[in-house]
Amino acid sequence: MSGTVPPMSSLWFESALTPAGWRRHVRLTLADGRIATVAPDAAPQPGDERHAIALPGLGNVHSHSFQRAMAGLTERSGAARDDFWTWRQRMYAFLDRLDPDDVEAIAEQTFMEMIEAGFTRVGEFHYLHHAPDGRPYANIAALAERIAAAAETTGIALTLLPVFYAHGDFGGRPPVAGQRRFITDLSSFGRLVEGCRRAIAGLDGAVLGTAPHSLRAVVPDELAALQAAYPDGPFHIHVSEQTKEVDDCLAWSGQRPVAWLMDHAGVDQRWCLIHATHADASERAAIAARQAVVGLCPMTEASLGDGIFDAVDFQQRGGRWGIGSDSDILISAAEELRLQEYAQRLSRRGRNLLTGAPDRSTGRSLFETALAGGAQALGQSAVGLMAGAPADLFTLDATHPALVGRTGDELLDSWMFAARSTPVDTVWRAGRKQVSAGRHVRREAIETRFCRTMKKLLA
Ligand code: NGQ
Ligand code: ZN
Repeated sequence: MSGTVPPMSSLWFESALTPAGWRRHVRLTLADGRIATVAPDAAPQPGDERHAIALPGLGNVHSHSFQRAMAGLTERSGAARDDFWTWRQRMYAFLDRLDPDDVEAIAEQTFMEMIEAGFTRVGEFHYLHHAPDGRPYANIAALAERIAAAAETTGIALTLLPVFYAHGDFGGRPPVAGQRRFITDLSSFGRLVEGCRRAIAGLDGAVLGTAPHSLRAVVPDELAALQAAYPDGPFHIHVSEQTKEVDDCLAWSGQRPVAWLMDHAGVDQRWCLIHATHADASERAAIAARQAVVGLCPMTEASLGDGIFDAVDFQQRGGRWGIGSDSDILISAAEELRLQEYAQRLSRRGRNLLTGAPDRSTGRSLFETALAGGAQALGQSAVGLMAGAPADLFTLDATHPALVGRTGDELLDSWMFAARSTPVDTVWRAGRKQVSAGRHVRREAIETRFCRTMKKLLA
């Protein structure tokens, strides 16, 4: 990547969370954007960049970056009872006016905020394909190219998930006007995917996946065709987020949506089921048995009034999950993980519910579960502070008041549950320093462009 801070070749940390647990005095050497060696109990050497606390970067499994621009603008009641579906109407009305420059400016700001929060990879579930009038751009992947450009500018690793969206509801109903910018058929989707492949070709570490939007947007034959045409890479779908979707799926097929997928689609380890909020016990057991990842988006699920996924039960069944920022209403890995645990506490009236075993740290358990689930869902084979993994990592500021005096797992617990402001200090992606003292190296230019865009959009 051009113009960013050159990669450091050696780093030294007072403590670091490795796959073998916390280690002290850890020296990393980096080569070609990867971790070459990890040496615990090592003395720092001249030229090492030294920091206090190192953690591996997290994957953000689910984002619609354009929605960042409407954050805070749907918090006023409408004429009738507000819910997910009235929010969706407002979202459709908002995206009506976005041009390609707007899409890129918003994605830059969003991805910058992610990387400042400790997310080093994003799964961008990209369905805004066409011009405001619904006609494809001359290049059908024009907006996907803007997403890729924003990833390049910010340095975040991109798992691009081009979305197939053909229908408005179960049974192949026609799309509504608000969905006109999303619509493809199988053949135009094929061209879109090729355009996406070209768009990410020069992007370091980029991964291409496939994303049927939901069972509302695809008919069974199309879903089967997508799986056959795109047999590799992550495969993501929204499912069972709303009780209305469950009811409509039952009316259409006689089955609940996750159960339908289990019987009619080859759900396996490359699948990421986004939300799965209303999966029942047998559906949760089936997801766990297939080793698919559930993409939980706690802040968005709270914001939209979706409900609470029973993550405690799912974890007890061996289920895997990752976190996503989805609507990007507020971007914070720590806050997503905190709410993930707090939602379980509120519904089950207990504490430390997601540790999976006695005498374990909640922060550590949440972090490691989301790290592994995020990597699987975003198509990464190796993550963590170990040789061979990408050099995607961040530090916490040991002098932050919420972290003073803490060691090991207490650092994760205090970061997630007790820090008012973010202690994320320095972030490297593929060995390049993208965030220093909590600020992205290009923050000023990115934020200036974003603010100009927002003033124009809201004028
Ligand atoms: C989306 N977002 O595609 O942006 C969806 C809403 C839908 C979330 N589900 C639209 N959070 O599901 O139809
Ligand atoms: Zn979504």
